[in-house]
Amino acid sequence: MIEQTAKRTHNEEIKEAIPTLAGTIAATLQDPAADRFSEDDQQFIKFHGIYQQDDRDLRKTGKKYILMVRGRIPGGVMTPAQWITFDDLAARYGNNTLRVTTRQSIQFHGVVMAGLGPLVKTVNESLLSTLAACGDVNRNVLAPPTPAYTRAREEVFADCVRVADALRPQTRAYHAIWLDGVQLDLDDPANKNFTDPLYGKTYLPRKFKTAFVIPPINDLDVLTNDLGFIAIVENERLVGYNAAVGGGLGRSHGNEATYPRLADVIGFLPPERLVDVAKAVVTVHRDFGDRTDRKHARLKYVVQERGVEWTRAEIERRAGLTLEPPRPYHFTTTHDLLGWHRAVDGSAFFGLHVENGRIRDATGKAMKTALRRIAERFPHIEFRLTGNQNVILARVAPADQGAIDALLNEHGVPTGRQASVLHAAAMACVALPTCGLALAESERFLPGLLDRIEKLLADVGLPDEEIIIRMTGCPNGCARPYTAELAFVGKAPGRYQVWLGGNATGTRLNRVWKDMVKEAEIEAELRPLFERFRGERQPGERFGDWVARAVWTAT
Ligand code: SRM
Ligand code: SF4
Repeated sequence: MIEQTAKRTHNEEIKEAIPTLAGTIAATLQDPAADRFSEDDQQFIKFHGIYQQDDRDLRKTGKKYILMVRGRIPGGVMTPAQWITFDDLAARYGNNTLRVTTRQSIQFHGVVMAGLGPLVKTVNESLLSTLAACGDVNRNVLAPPTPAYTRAREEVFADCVRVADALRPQTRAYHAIWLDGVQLDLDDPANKNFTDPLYGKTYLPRKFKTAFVIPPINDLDVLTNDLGFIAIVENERLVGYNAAVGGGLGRSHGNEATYPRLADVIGFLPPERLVDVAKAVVTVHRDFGDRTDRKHARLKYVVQERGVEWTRAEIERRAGLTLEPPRPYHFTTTHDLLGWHRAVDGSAFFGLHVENGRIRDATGKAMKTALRRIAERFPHIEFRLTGNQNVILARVAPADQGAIDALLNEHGVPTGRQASVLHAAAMACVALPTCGLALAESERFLPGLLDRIEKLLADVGLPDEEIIIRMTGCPNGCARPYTAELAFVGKAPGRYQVWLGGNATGTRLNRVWKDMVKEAEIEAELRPLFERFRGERQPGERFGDWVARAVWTAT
């Protein structure tokens, strides 16, 4: 294990002091006067899938404390009954929206303290959870949501669930607080000495993320994860996985020691060794991650600084296997399939575009109600959340397609061309008003900006040009801006850093192009670039590839 002489962070000290992660959460919930959690409990609740927030639109008139709750939904798969539960909970305890996340989950926003206990309890009664949706543990495990291509998808999904279960923290505090309503006695030696079999007493130095993909579709941006499993399918049979380690996107403005990194593909393993390898990678992070600096604590820094060879050898030693050389694979896209398609098993599925993942009832477009009605009327289909913040209605009987179309259309949700190419390919993180780390707008600003960019593209003779555009309100990277062809990263209110040159397959990081662009000046900055692109592009060349070929090489 790494020897760390510098002082450990406060997070490390509180995890060690209360290894069940119970904090005083249950006591606070039982206090009718409490409107928020203590500073330390704000760290513990993250392991339970909860963030303390305040509505930043209301700060001028005083802080209004609210909570964000994130589901743990392996592979993003939900039954219609679970969907109805989530829909009810958002209406009863949240702000009546469901926010599909970039990691196949759903977030409730605007929850007040009184609603928190019933909300989390009901999520658990629906057989989903919020445990380990956040915190210094393995988070929601991602699996390909699209049923179209191969029967191996079902095997890969089963493997995703297996890995998610194997990496779940074992603390009994979660059950005690949210299901039994009991505050664990922190002085009881059984609680004080609790040690998680995988994570130990202090869990991981930082968050840990795992994803599965099936080439040629890289719809979950697998290389941006701490641990990625790239399925190798031969003759419709899953033969194993290429493991990729050390991806991650978070960085801080002005701190060059923090950077986005794509994972390295280190070798091939058979499916039966998945859990061993996953645990080995987690424990490499546990034992070698930096516990003295949370900005330098992700696995990516271990892999970068100790090297890929060292990392592979350490994983092989811990898992007790030798990885085979990686098998060939290639990616063609990171997109979801929108609209109606036929799956390999003959069932139909519908890819629903959800602008920035926000499901709500807006004037003229009642998407939330439409999805609820579909869940009520078609109890045998599956709701699948995608890593592009969309929803797939899967396992639909072809005979029901018409009725689902009609239900969506009746509620103002188009089922033909759902969105323009720019909107369909874009993502924005949540940012204001709920995210405490946001430096600029994102979810609320991007749709209007896309309309402006669309107009600009048409003006310069590039109508309907698909460019993958992503926006975040700060450099943390929640909408994966650093793999986009064009990205806006919030720096200050109304000001964005502009990044260029990612590709359509999620295999290349982009680079910073302009450090600070004002909202109003975005068209003026982009126009000359788009004009050059139109003039210089090779046949079929995408914007991001042209940037990498013509702009980067010139700088
Ligand atoms: Fe994220 C923190 C939202 C995916 C990197 N992220 C946050 C918090 C919880 C803010 C906070 O710490 O107070 C945001 C809550 C906003 C709100 O009001 O809801 C937040 N992250 C999100 C979501 C909802 C964005 C979205 O628009 O969908 C995504 C939830 C995923 C999920 O269901 O689990 C989300 N976050 C990501 C991703 C993308 C991914 O994993 O594919 C990244 C980049 C990949 C990575 O982890 O490197 C990401 N979030 C971060 C970071 C930077 C981590 C780092 O290593 O530096 C933070 C800040 C932190 O951890 O300190 C952060
Ligand atoms: Fe908040 Fe920054 Fe993540 Fe956006 S990228 S949700 S602003 S932490």
